[in-house]
Amino acid sequence: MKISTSLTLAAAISSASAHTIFVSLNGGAVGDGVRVPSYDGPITDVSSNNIVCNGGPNPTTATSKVITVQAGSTAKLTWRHTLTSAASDVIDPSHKGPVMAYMKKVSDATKDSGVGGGWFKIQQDGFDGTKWGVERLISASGVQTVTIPQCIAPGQYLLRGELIALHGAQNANGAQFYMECAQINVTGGSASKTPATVSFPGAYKATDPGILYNLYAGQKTYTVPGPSVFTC
Ligand SMILES: *[C@@H]1O[C@H](CO)[C@@H](O)[C@H](O)[C@H]1NC(C)=O
Ligand SMILES: [Cu+2]
Repeated sequence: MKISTSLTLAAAISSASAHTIFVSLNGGAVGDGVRVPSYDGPITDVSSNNIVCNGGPNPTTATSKVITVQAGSTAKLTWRHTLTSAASDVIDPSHKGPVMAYMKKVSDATKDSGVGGGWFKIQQDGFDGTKWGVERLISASGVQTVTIPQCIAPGQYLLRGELIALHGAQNANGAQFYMECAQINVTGGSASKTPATVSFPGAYKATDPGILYNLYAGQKTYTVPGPSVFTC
């Protein structure tokens, strides 16, 4: 009896420290310009519209704020286990996987769902053979630093921060996708280069090598899903 009670307790503690949310941008308040969900759980169906800016099982809260970001500057995406977690509680370390960021040009960042084409990747941090992007994110107290490309057009964009946890990804639909969309207004972009774009849903398949992946097989390489990173 005693053993089973402590096992149950251990399981409860470990699931309580799982999951994560991109809660704020550039040191702003939680949910100010970032569509945060009421629950920190993952999306697991890559063909669902919820893979774009979350939703479905994790309803998101609209925000009227659009955050001004200078093209060529760095943006800081803060990840936390829950909307109220401290910097010491980013995500359970079991949730190893890549960390990414995408952007999409929109006419009104407060209204656009993000569903469909127009997305380009601006950053990815996968696996270097030893450490995962998620481990580096935890070391950085949950702050993901990305450069907003200098050469894109000015205007409103959705900035989609994404993290994939691979601890169950050896099973079909076992990868856990965590993502939120920030609403930004890019100023000062030179508009000298137009990124190639992909669609969400569409850019990922459940059988992609970086999505159906055995974390425990001792592999030294990992292919981050989605397109290559756009560079100026
Ligand atoms: C975006 O920035 C431009 C240039 O400063 C400004 O004219 C425009 O009003 C801004 N839009 C929003 C939604 O902040
Ligand atoms: Cu989790």
